[in-house]
Amino acid sequence: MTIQAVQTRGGISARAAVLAYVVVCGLVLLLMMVFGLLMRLTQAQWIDIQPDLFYVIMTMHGAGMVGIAGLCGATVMWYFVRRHVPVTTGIFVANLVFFLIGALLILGSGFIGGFGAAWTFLFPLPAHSGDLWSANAAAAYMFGLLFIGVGFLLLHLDIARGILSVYGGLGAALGVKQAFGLAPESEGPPPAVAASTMALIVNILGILLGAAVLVITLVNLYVPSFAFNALAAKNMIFFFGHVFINATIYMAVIAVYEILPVYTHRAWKTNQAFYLAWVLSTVFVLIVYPHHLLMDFAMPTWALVLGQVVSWLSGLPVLLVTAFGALTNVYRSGIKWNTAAGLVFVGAAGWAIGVIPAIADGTIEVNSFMHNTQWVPGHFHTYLLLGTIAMFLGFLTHITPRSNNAWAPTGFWLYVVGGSIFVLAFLTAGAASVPRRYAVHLPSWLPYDRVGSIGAALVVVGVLILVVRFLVSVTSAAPEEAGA
Ligand code: HEM
Ligand SMILES: [Cu+2]
Repeated sequence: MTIQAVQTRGGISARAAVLAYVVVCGLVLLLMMVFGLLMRLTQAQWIDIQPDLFYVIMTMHGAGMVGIAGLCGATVMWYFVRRHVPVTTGIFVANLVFFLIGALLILGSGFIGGFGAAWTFLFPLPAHSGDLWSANAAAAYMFGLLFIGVGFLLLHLDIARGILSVYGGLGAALGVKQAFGLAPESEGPPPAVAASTMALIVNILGILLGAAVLVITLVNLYVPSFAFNALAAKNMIFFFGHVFINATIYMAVIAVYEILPVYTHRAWKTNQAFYLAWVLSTVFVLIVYPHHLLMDFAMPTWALVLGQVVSWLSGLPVLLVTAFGALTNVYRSGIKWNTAAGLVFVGAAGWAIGVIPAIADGTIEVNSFMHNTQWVPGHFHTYLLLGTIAMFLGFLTHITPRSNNAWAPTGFWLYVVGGSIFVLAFLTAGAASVPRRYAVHLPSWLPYDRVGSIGAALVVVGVLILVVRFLVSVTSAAPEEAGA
């Protein structure tokens, strides 16, 4: 299916809205990747950026990437779920507007206001800047996140409304009966519906807790006597952050289910294991977040044990059915590989591979050593850069067949080879105990940083090629094809 499908189903505005999303995603991704490259080059001591600016860039890169990964996932989810349930284009557009307002507030908080407390805005750090930023700058950041959260809340609620009108309940849309063998597999919801249901359940809960802690932080900024339990705040922040970033994968993975079959000419088979995986992951994603607090001795032990044990299980169900499903879908299908199919396949693989070091880090014994090392950016860049974002870039290439041209394989290989070098540099540095979030690195760490910088530069060029090809094909295509 190509972009025309959107046109025939919902008129010009839905198609234009999807294209607007993809354009914003492509451009913001590029900008944030350049920020990442600047950080890496600074750590490599190939360029000179002062630490205060480094931490502003790190905050912008973290918040910007998490937000744009969410938008990438939302694009994929909306494009495919609306084939099955009624959704409102106006709400979809509203989410984009909220996102852009939020992004401007966040960029302003950093580059004008100097806000650099990291995307996790850990309470009460935003109020303790050591004069590096004002309360207003921190507030702009909090409002920016709130805007983005409100947009996503509206989008998920609208999709929930559409899903309920067709399936009658969230359980039915998730395939709960199929999961437990109580209804025939053939009557289960399509993968896009099950995934969208999971994403909306977890993200609505995450956003509500995130909004609560943002408001608390905002009040604390102006009324310092309004104190809040820092450990409770940390729990809320990491519940929100963990759920939101995980939901980006669960939305983007729809691209694997929908796009791979187009090129293998085989439907994606859903079965009991598929539905069970989605049901289990819905629960696991919500309860596993304490793996972000394994170093917090004040946490109740049971919560940390839960975090560790569920970490071993959490990503696995959906991951396994997706990786296995992708392999069986491709195996002996006679698929003619192209960039779109390759990227979604790499996305499934990148996710699967990245989860392995993540599970290691979710183990308390390992976490005591690895927690604040570059092992952590090593594992999450693997499943976000080579997972979520690869899936999105596959989607971007797929919906504009003209962009799937002679240049696309170059972009693909730069992305995959550069990305692998980049994440391996983080992981090996982490294994050698190089700390994360350090603006200034010791001479003995520089080799990792330099190899990582080269990998990162290749990624940026690869994405540049894919995004520019997309923009050119959208603007130059015949009206009945992809243009406006
Ligand atoms: C060309 C691609 C990218 C480059 C060069 C890059 C580079 C970096 C660097 C150098 C750091 C700081 C590492 C440290 O702690 O020492 C970082 C952190 C981070 N990156 Fe990326 N990155 C890229 C892509 C992405 C993507 C695609 C995502 C998510 C979708 C992402 C999300 C993050 C997050 C959440 C952090 C943590 C910030 C913090 O510690 O507060 N990055 N990245
Ligand atoms: Cu987590």
